[in-house]
Amino acid sequence: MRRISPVLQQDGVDSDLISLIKTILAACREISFRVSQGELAGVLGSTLSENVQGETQKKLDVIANELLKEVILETGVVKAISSEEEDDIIAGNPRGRYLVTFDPLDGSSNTDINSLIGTIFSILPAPADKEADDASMFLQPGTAQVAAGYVLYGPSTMLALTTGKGTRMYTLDKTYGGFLLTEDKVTLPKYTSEFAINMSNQRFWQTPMQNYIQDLLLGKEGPRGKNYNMRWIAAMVGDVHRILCRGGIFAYPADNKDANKPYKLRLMYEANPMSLLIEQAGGLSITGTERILEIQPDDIHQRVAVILGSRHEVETCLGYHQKAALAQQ
Ligand code: AFP
Repeated sequence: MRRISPVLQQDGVDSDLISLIKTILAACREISFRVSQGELAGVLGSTLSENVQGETQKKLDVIANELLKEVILETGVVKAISSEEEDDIIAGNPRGRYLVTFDPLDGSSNTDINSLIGTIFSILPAPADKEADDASMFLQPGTAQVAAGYVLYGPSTMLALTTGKGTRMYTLDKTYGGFLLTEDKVTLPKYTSEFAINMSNQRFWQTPMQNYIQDLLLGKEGPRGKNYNMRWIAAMVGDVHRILCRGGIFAYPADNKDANKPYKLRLMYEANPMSLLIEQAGGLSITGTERILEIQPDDIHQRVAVILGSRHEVETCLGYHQKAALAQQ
């Protein structure tokens, strides 16, 4: 089985980017170890603080964030980093060629139940003409990402990675200590009969999403003419991993539960890297009205509606949104 460096070299990825990716993975190996130690390492449970998103921080959120920050800034090739757990960006080397954004521990509410969690990261080119503490550097659409990936801490620790030449999967070999290529060309099936959505929010969704999910629930007797199954891991990293493995559609749509927070997922830390992985595997990722990767961000912590997965199913969902928009004209 092949190691990461030769695979990336073969794709023409430059040596600075390869060493940056390997550094992120070194931190993830350490996080993986701490996660697997669980209560023995005293890493479970919450801290007393909240992050910039107003969410209670788990101890593992903080540990993962500190580990990633430290090693990434040490590489010298990074101009600044932006973390879901930090209010502001952190400046690195003013001459660094890359920007890194990350969600250090996605699905952290799963830590205490020994369920799936992961680290999501995205790498952008750093504009040469801006200061290292200028947050506007990060406001680039997802299409600008030079690499995106996640490390899933599950029964085995797995990496999904893209540098724009398809999506590959690697598995951490704990005896050797590195990630080995286990799926060279991840390809999403175009069709699916599996969906992932938090159904408890149903009454808060907008009409197109209500109608779309209603038709899935009607199964064989409804307009879709087949039965659908549902899965919800409560960690986007777990749901996206399943979709990369066997197809499906994942949605965290807009809702009106809290007027100040119509969307849940973050564009820079979750939606953009996951959208690139999904599209590089042949899938599609939209908000309901637009392609996520083309959104021009206006804030590093902004949130978006996310609908991603098997191409035909996402296109069908898009059709419900387009129909509703036409009816409103
Ligand atoms: P955390 O990273 O704060 O744990 O949030 C995870 C997440 O943003 C995403 O990974 C899940 O898909 C979603 O929240 C789950 O949300 P519900 O609370 O609605 O299940």
